[in-house]
Amino acid sequence: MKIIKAQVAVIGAGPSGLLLGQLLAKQGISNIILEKVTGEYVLGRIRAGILEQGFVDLVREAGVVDRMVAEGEVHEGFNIAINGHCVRIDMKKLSDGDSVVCYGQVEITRDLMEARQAAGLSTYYEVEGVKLKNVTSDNPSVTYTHAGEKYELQCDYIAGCDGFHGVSRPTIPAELRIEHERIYPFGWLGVLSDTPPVSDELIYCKHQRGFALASMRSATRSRYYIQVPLSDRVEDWPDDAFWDELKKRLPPEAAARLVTGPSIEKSIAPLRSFICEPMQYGNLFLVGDAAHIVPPTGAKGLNLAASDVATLYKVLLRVYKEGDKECIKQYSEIALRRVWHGERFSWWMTNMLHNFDDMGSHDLEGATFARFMESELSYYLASQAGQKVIAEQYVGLPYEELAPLDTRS
Ligand code: FAS
Ligand code: PHB
Repeated sequence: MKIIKAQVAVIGAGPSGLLLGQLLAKQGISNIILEKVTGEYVLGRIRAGILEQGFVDLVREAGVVDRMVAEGEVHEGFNIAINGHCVRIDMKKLSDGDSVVCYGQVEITRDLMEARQAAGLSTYYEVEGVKLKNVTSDNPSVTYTHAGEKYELQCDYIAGCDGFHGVSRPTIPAELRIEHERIYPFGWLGVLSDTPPVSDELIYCKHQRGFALASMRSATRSRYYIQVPLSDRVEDWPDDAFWDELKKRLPPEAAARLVTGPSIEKSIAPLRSFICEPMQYGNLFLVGDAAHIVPPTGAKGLNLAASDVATLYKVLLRVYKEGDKECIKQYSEIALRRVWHGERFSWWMTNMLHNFDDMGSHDLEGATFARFMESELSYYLASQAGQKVIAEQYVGLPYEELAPLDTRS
């Protein structure tokens, strides 16, 4: 067994692990990232596309923001269409100046990977058998195998950035975990295509045929989604069928502009709301999808991962720069406050925008719920106050600071 050491062990080289690793390294806090797949595989996962200002600021602090500034697009508004009638949410006006950046998760992950490599920081890809040891002691460690050799990574703290299917969350004893979950009775069929977007801002479409979203990655690359039953498989949706259905759900003026083309990625993602409480156990901290999952309707998944990273970064800075080990107790409570706001917003947008009709709930209960949600959405869109509620959550609620050293009881 080869012994290696670092102040912080990071499990997972997705956006959470890479961003945390970059921030810590810039402060001279040593960290090693362990990833179970290859870097190419991580980059092959097409996911999020909208970044809150808080995320952008964190990436700037990590010193990795240049390409995002050069190639990312600032969006000051987005659209919500109900059966073809579009309402624009003027985020910049309604949130007192905030906006979001449209820049693919793949790109920010690539930027972070390249920055980490350029800095000569340690990332072990294709590790196997990761196990977290003694996480409630002052000497936690992580054992794993890499290239046939067994390792023990001895550290002070472990950041579980290993996503929903990782090993970190199960390391917290089941009797200490409260897991909240809601599974939605539909999925999102997503298509990436090298075609010009139908609009220069996103369009979220509520339609009696089902939800659709027109997004993009650049002026020449579009990202589209349509709601599909959970029983559907990708092979049920040849490109032509996808384009025909999308066209039916888009507002007419957008449908008229739709440029179709071959899909370069096509996949169906299930939708769930999931939160694990607490988000820490001794010196193990859960970050991002390891602790929570949102339906992508509010563009919050990646952005909640970023606010977890921001909170853990502040905690570890306080520990190593000010010697305040006590502050680690603040992590879970602070992180969860913002996570629950993002979870609720994502749940609310999902309930308002999707069609629950053909989900086998033809009973009155389902129809009544559908009418309540239709009324809720049209009410919020019809008033400035309602639109402001949507805008300030979409751009992202503020990040919370740690309690000052001298005020804690
Ligand atoms: P990730 O899951 O990205 O990364 C975790 C990493 O840990 C992975 O690389 C994994 O290989 C690694 N790992 C797992 N187990 C390990 C082990 N035992 N040892 C070592 N490494 C291990 N969010 C949005 O905002 N908008 C979207 O449109 C959107 N679409 C999505 C579509 C899909 C199909 C999925 C799954 C998620 C989507 N998300 C979306 C959410 C997504 O972007 C996540 O929020 C984001 O990837 C979170 O990043 P991480 O917390 O780093 O987790
Ligand atoms: C995307 O571009 O992939 C995207 C944008 C906004 C969402 C979900 C996905 O709410």
